[in-house]
Amino acid sequence: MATAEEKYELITRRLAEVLGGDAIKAILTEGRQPKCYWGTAPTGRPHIGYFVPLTKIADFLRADVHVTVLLADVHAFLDNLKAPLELVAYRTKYYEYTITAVLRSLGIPISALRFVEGSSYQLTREYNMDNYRLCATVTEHDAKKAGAEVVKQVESPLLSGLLYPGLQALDEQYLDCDFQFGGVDQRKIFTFAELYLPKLGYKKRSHLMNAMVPGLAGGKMSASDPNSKIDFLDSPEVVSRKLKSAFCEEGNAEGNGVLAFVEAVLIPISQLRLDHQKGVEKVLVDGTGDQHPFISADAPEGTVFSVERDEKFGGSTHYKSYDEVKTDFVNKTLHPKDLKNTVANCINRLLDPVRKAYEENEEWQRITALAYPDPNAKPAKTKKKEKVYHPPPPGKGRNAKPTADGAANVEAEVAEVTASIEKVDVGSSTS
Ligand code: STL
Repeated sequence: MATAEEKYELITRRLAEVLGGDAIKAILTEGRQPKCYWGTAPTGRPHIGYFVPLTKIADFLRADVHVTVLLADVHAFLDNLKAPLELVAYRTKYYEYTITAVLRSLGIPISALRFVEGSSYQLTREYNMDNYRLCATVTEHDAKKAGAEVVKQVESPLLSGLLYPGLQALDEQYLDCDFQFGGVDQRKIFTFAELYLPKLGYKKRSHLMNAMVPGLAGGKMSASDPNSKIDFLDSPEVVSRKLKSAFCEEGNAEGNGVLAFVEAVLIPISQLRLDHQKGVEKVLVDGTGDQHPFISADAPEGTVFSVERDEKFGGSTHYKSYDEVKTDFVNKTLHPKDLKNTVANCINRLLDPVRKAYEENEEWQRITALAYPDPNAKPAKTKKKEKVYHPPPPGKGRNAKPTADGAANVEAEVAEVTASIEKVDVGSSTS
């Protein structure tokens, strides 16, 4: 059994920042089990930057932390309607499928986690009353400031963006956590929660933050620039192409998304797999797909990352830490092309089991088309005259099975689902 100090080290290693670490230490010293949650809002398609928090969850479980994953569906449309209301349920499902497949590939036991959808408690009387209490406590200035990095900033901001930080603070209370975990981009929301929860009479929580990995184009991973990030379902060819065009200037480690991915994802996963192989840890299960650490077969003991290179170019190099990789890169001993090839190969090995899970799951495929309808698909013709809704028999109807022409009909299908819900509601209130 690990000591309180060892657990604390596992919980906080590789993080960018920890606020309120003493409270976590106190729980561990008393021999209690800390409870945490990590939340995500099902907006755009999740990208491989999610490997960072999802890999960190393995550390939490190894330290016997109780982990909750929040699918913040209400937040997804509060954030400037990033997920339109009629698509939120599909996107939540899409996120759940994706996150579950990634966790399985990492050997993280799903059964040890609790998944919660925000709307399952955020629509209750108590939560709403707390929201109103908070609205009568928080200044507009503080709400705006707290959301500045997370909530999409637009010319004509909606009121919903101002509610976002307060509701996230309430989530800590309603999910009953000791600490919340998220990216450093959440920092202002986290300090906001530390300030305001006690004003409602609730406990101040601790906050753990992972660093953000820069996108492949050098800046932030951007939802609007598909080349800056890799989708979990990108094909091997697309992964290779995106890496070829990635910003990775020889000798320059700054803003280098390829190097950052080695540090934040590949080496931690390599170490996780080495620990699992050696039996150093007993919490992880065998992951799906190729579980080799990212090292060559002939790598010396202690290697966590290998760059495989032809003998005529100096042969393979084996690294015991990220610092060694960075030093070689900065000294131009490690060429961008070799680094990119290796990283593309590693990413494809990581994505293989996720792509496979997708191919084997027809329901996930169907949900994808509904959650992210093709913006170029032609809207299907709708008959104006038909006003009365005739529900199809169970198992029949357009929504029962994927349509043969797939994406082309998706918008119409979403519209039909939404319209039928409205019609049914009207019908039941008048009968
Ligand atoms: C995003 C992207 C991301 C994290 C989040 C949202 C987090 C959302 C959230 C919402 C409510 C919570 C906690 C977290 O209680 O990386 O669009």
